[in-house]
Amino acid sequence: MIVVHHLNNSRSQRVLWLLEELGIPYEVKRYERDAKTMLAPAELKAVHPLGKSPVITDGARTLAESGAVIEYLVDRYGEGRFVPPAGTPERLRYTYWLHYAEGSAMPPLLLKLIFDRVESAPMPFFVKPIARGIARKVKSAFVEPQLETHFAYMEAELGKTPWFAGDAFTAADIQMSFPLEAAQSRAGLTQASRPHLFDFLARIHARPAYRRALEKGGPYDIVRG
Ligand SMILES: N[C@@H](CCC(=O)N[C@@H](CS)C(=O)NCC(=O)O)C(=O)O
Repeated sequence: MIVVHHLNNSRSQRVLWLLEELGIPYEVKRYERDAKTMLAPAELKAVHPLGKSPVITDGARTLAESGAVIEYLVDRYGEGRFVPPAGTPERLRYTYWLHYAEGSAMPPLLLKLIFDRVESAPMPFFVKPIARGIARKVKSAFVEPQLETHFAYMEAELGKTPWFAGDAFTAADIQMSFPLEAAQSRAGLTQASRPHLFDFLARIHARPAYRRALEKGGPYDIVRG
């Protein structure tokens, strides 16, 4: 039996969604973030040394890193579904987006989250203007231009085909959901600014498997609307 070690409001929501799309049995073990630090509880380190989510166990195997987990589940249980055939241009695009989500899209979104928190964190009055000034400078000089470049790129790509790897929905779309949901929730992605990305989010959120995964995983506040 596959066990998903699931942290609330986290990337592991994607794994639950993929398992629902695959229609295979699994068990969810839930973990709650610390309300103040937002970090995972220490017990997750007993499953994997990094103590991050997602982690799955499948019999004797333990696997972390969402892209690797998605690739493993599709290879082992997909029976050819949710992955373009090997050797096609779509397969290369699939591999690209599967890696791009965590390797390229998430770092500036994480920096945005961190520097937004620095800007609004309580601190002694004499430090506040300096800390806020640094946070604003990092965001305006680096983070926001980076986000703009990534959003424009993704928007243009989804203007060419309905899904990231081509005409068919694949597991790369599942992997890409988290950065786009994070962009909507914390980086100002709107229908007016990025209509194709916004439409992608509406289409994935309407999938029955996505809705079932939300029920299995519990609160997932990153999704708007
Ligand atoms: N690149 C990793 C990132 C894993 C990660 O940072 N997960 C977050 C949840 S979204 C986490 O566990 N955060 C809690 C913590 O770091 O304690 C992946 O895609 O699996």
